[in-house]
Amino acid sequence: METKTVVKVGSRKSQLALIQTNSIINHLKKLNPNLTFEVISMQTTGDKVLDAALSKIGEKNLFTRELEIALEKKEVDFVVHSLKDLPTALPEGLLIGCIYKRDSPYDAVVMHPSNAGKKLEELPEGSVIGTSSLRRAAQLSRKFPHFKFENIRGNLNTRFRKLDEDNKYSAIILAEAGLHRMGWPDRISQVLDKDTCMYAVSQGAMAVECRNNDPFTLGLLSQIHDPETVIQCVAERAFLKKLEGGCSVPVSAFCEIKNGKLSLTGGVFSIDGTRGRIETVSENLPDSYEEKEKPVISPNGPREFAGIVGNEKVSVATLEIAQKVGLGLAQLLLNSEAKDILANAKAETAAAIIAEKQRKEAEKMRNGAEKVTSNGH
Ligand code: DPM
Repeated sequence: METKTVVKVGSRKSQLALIQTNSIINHLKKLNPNLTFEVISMQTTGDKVLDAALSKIGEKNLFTRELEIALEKKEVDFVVHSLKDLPTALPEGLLIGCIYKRDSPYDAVVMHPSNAGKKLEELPEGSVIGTSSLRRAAQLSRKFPHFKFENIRGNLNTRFRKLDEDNKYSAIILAEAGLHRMGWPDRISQVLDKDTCMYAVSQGAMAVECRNNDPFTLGLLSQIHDPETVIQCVAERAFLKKLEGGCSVPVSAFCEIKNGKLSLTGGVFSIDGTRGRIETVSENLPDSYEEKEKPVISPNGPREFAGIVGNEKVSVATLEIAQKVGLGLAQLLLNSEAKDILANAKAETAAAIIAEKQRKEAEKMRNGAEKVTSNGH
């Protein structure tokens, strides 16, 4: 096995991405003081396309593609992601080598300064709430049908600026984990519980992607693989994969491990939130999560579940149970009216993607025409 003294780490350039990358590097440095880590940062398509909602761009690996190409070319050894931004199917040859212990998976409300200290319940009818997540808008429309939900895009810094300066939004909804990582916990006025807004699959968890044929990096990452987080994220991602969800439809989750039992709740909603279906599936987990057998590593790399590695920390047998819970929950929903709700939501987003493309084309034509005119003068 190749040993290294310098490990190259790919990251997006946004402040949140760099904070997350450095936090994973710091955990690894403490355990491996002899290693040096070099960060190579780059822009991704998701960072460049700031004017459209994620769900309207119609691509799955918006925030990850450029980084994955760098991994494939061996320009970097691993890449740190928010797991919720990673598609449920990874490119051939790549693998989630570890998931760090999950932070809060819940969503939080950030108020416009003029509403500081208030709760959503106290905002007047017609208030504009900023979110570009279909999942948040659908669920919150059920509880707060008297609000307007409008898109807000850009990285977290941009969104804060838009909230504070545009005087358009009464509040915005963001992941609590991201707010803590950015050092803005004092802007949180309310954390949304599961009865108000279930979270996105894998929200709050950081994952590290690497090549499946790189035992040095896989060994390094296994040191910070968190078994309970991994079990939950395998169940949630298996659920989403079977529903073919992603950013394009309002699918939400709530997962817990209590008294040796794994329980996953999943929700599927119409875009406007008027229809919805929620189900729960549970299974007992083994007493020990550890792999007792020496894992068999095939030429295709170690066993994976929805892209997540099974290793000595959390066994294949344990992850098979987690996967069964996720798949079982998806099947239960697909046997109900959720199947129709999901199909309609997908059709609606597909139509929105086409409309967005046409809007962009028209804009390009207009700009082109303006150029011709100004050149002619
Ligand atoms: C994805 C969604 C969002 C991000 C969709 C969803 C939020 C949507 C938006 C897939 N990725 O959650 O329904 O407002 O554009 C994202 C954030 C984090 C990871 C920021 C956030 C940080 C927290 C974490 C954007 N991805 O959701 O406020 O580790 O989960």
